[in-house]
Amino acid sequence: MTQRAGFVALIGEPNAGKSTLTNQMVGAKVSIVTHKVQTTRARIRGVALEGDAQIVFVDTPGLFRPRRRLDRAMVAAAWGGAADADVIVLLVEAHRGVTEGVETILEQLEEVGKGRKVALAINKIDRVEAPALLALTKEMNDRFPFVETFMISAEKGHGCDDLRRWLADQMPEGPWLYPEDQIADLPLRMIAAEMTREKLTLRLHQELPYQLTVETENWEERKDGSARVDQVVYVMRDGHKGIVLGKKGETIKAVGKAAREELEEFLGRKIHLFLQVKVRPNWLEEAERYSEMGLDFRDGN
Ligand SMILES: Nc1nc2c(ncn2[C@@H]2O[C@H](COP(=O)(O)OP(=O)(O)OP(=O)(O)O)[C@@H](O)[C@H]2O)c(=O)[nH]1
Ligand SMILES: [Mg+2]
Repeated sequence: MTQRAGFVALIGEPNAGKSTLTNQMVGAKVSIVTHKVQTTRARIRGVALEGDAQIVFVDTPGLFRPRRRLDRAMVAAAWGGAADADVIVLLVEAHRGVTEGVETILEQLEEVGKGRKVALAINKIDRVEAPALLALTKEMNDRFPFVETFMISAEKGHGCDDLRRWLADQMPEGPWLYPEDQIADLPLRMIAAEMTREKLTLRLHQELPYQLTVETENWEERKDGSARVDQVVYVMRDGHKGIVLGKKGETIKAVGKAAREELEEFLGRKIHLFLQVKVRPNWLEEAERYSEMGLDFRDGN
């Protein structure tokens, strides 16, 4: 059997469903998902097998008009992922259609997509009727020469097998890039930090999720097979610290419990998770925070 292997970058506006699709393709949760925009901050690689092909899905941060250094680094990471891929899949939301954001992405794709296969995936088809889908397919294909269009529901799985099979056929011949049983390419400490950030994002309102970051500071294996994991939540203001802790520490406690349970399920073993909240007014301008996230600080210039 000839092996095939390659990279598929999933790009699109924030909230399009890129991380949901990554997890659906891999068959496990490797990238965090929330109903809020700008959840993913760096490139997350998830690995799927299809026949003789190993497909490395590169989940990317959403593409939007950046304001802060962090935003710029995120958008740069997303386009960087696209530029390195064998195939680019642009996800758009069926019920939102061709938004201004999608138009901007299409303009930039003319450059980045040159000499590369670009496919369209219309996601969240569970939210619209068929005629709307056909109109959107036509409108998008009139604007850009997509090699193929797929209609999917990343959440429910509709159309995902077809997409995976097609992507497998597009992968170049070559040896697999990861061991057969590897599903993600992200250090465990980062996966663990992401899980905690997901729980915080789900629980905290308005701008707060965008003003914090989570880092795993220490990971200690114990003789009984469990591990002690220490994480820090960096926030920008004293007031934020109070909100993250919650009344009598209730919020941070609930976040810690949810994150620990997910981490235990992911690893299949006992975890002792300890969260600490620290005020760090300037963390958005600190290079070390970016490297911890898997981002390039200089991209934020
Ligand atoms: N109804 C419906 N919702 C979906 C579908 N796919 C994803 N979602 C929801 O859309 C929201 C955003 O999903 P994500 O996977 O986090 O989106 P993303 O593109 O990774 O977002 P960013 O990381 O912020 O760029 C979540 O609430 C998902 O549950 C789908 O097929 N149908
Ligand atoms: Mg995401």
